[in-house]
Amino acid sequence: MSRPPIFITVEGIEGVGKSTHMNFIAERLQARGRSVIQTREPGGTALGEGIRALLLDRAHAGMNADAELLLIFAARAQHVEKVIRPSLAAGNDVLCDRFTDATYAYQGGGRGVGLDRIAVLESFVQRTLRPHLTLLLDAPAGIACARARHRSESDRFEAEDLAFFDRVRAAYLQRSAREPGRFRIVDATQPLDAVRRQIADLVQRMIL
Ligand code: Z5A
Repeated sequence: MSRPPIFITVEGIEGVGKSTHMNFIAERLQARGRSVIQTREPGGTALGEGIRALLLDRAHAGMNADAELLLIFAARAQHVEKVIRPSLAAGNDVLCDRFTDATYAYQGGGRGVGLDRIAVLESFVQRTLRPHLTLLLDAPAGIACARARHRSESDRFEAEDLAFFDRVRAAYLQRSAREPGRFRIVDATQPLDAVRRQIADLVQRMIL
């Protein structure tokens, strides 16, 4: 009998290769006969993409950390109710590029927002919805950020210094240590082909 729909998230600091590997993960799932909805945060709905533009815009460099947190959860509320829950209910797997672990890592670890406040919003917006499985692509900030910064102008998050991304990475690793049943860590320092092989192996095992 095939497994019920799974909610899979892909996490990590900027430049670890999340966007690069999203299609590949979806293809691996589809090859196993799964129907997959791909989405991302912040974003995934018209409202969410509008909020994303505000969050990334360097014109808002002085954004208050609580305002940032609330915008992220406003986008998430729309995304959960309009895309994630209905897709799962219709029998699809949902593959999401970042979700609430990113909030614990960036707003909690990076900005120093209290984790208890994030937990309150998580319960309010998501009720019992949590990812079943999270692939954490992990690499030191020096390596990952150097990859990402080959690109054009940086956004409001990418403008942060390496110490910020060190804190974000540490927060991700702490979360994964607390929930080893949900997280799978991928060594993203490896060349692209080797990362793909790790991911293919993990996807294969998670849907057996
Ligand atoms: N954010 C938040 O603060 N709180 C939240 O709750 C949520 C999000 C949900 C936008 O997210 C910002 O939102 C994010 C945190 C914040 N900002 N930051 N930082 P995003 O996911 O859209 O942004 P991002 O993480 O900056 O995306 P990214 O820089 O594109 O990272 P990526 O998707 O992990 O990397 P990539 O584009 O796939 O790869 C980057 C480059 O590296 C590219 O040229 C690849 O070809 C190359 N690459 C990738 N893997 C390898 C390997 N293994 N070897 C060599 N080269 C590689």
